[in-house]
Amino acid sequence: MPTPGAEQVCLWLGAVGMLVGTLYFLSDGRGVEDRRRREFYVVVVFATATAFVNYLAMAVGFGVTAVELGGRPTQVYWARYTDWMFTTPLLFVGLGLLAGATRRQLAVLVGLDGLMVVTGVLATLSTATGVYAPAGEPLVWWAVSTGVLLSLLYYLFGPLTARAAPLSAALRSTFRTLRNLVAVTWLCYPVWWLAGTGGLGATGPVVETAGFVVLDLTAKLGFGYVLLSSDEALDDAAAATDRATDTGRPAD
Ligand code: RET
Repeated sequence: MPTPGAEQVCLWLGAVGMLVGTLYFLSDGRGVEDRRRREFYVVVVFATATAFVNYLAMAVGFGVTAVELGGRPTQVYWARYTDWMFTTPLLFVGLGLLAGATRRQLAVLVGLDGLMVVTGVLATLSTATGVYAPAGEPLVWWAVSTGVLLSLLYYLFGPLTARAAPLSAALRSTFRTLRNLVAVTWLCYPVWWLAGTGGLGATGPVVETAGFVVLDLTAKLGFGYVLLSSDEALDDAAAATDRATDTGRPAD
């Protein structure tokens, strides 16, 4: 049986980490005047602030609910998914803005991302309810969700990288760093989920929660830090958007 104390400590660390990150990015963005540069701050601050709220909900016990798993009561952290549902598309919007993505490309990224999280919820809930779930059903949803994640990464490395190709060297370098950070951290999620309580059960709830906290902090704060501290890349992104607007470069 997990010690609820240890899990809560992890969740509080997640909440505090996201709060500190939010405050840091807020204060960092205070003097930023450029309208387009500010968009990046808005995206990152909303992502970390939303994560803070969801972590707080989980830490105080509101973001977790008990459901039956094969007749056994199991706790499901629903706030983990409301966090991902809203914040993971935001990270893609940030990446898309940086690469000068078209509206259609942004829609594809956000749409695939939503599908990945929703099918991830199904993987978790089909485990949890056990009503319509023969033993394999959670794994089927897991596979669907992972397939969507892979197609998302394919899109990131294909069309979005191509879109960023004509942009400045500084911008491309920041884009590449962020893209690779996303690829590495995001691929850990399905593996961690599979190892955890909803999958093979190789890790218990405490280790599972601790791992997701580390992943979430890296994927959000690391992403925000790399993005917002790349001054030259942000300036170039702002200039590229201005040029696109002036010259009628297709917006979608
Ligand atoms: C689940 C389980 C089912 C299979 C897959 C998953 C992927 C989740 C991901 C979450 C990313 C979250 C981030 C949060 C930032 O704070 C739902 C775990 C593929 C990729 C980046």
